[in-house]
Amino acid sequence: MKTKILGILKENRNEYVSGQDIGERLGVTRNAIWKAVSSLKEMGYSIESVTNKGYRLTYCPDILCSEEISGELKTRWWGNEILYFDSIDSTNNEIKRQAEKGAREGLLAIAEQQTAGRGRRGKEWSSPPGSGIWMSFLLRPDITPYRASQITIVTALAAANAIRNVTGLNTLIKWPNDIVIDGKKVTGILTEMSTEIDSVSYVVVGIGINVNTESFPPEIGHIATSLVNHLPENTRVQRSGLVAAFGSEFERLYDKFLACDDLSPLKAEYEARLVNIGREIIIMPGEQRAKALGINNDGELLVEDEQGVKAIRSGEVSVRGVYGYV
Ligand code: BTX
Repeated sequence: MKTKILGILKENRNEYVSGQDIGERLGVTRNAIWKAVSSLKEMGYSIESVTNKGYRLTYCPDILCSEEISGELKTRWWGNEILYFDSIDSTNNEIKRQAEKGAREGLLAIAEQQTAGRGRRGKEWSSPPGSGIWMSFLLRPDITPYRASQITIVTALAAANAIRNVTGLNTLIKWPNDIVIDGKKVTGILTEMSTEIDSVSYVVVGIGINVNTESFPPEIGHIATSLVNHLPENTRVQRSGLVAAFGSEFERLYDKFLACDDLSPLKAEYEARLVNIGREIIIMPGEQRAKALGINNDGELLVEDEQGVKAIRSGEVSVRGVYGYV
């Protein structure tokens, strides 16, 4: 009910909507509307109520509750159900728990804070409250485990595009899945899956976006950045709008990915965002130098050294720039 009323008020942002109109559209009493509006106000929304005119939404707080996100979403299935937590261990863990209980594809878990946010290979992901988007969602694709690992590439492109669409910032991708702005990491992606021998039971995609973070712990200060650091002073990013933009972009790209046997429909768009392209990189482990050329249709990085051109896989190696992180 709250979500639906918020949706109507947002459609008519800054204009009055009468209680009667809302009541007729939703088939509820004026008293029920009044109660829902009071509860929205307690959550931080500014809603004016004027006799004979109705209700007018004048301010939305930057919160990530399910009502706020649902009101922004324009997706078909992504985020069809949303679980919101003030604090949780890790949203990837939560989606795994839900997947094991049979949850539907599209389920989204989002938290204001993670106490055990994870990166790849057991690394920590800093996820303080009030500053970022820490979210994970569930996929149940009918594809092989090898292909499922390519979902990371789809997600990176969706995140880079969504951030660019919402903020206008020049987001680039450090292969395979870090989003960078001015050479620093603004977003990380953790894709995990549960597989049978040659099929996938489910995939959990986790994304962390530093949105309004003003300072980072010293150990990551040199590589991490957030969106506000690159926007004009006093600009805040409405996180729910960015979540919704990501959902729409992910659906669009994931449809293309599923309609084909490989990443070929997304290759050109991904490479246009690839920060490594044409650059000298160091491949780890081994500290071997090579020049990055682009990706192949499986999402592997094509690199060239004295021995010629070869493809490297993200599960086996990582790369960094010769002079630092990119
Ligand atoms: P990654 O292994 O590529 O990056 C982890 C590394 O990034 C850390 O070792 C640290 O150096 C650096 N780092 C840690 N926190 C941050 C941060 N906030 N911003 C920039 N750099 C940082 C990337 O792994 C995958 C991250 C996925 C995070 C999401 S959040 C929602 C979901 N739940 C969960 O537990 N993980 C995912």
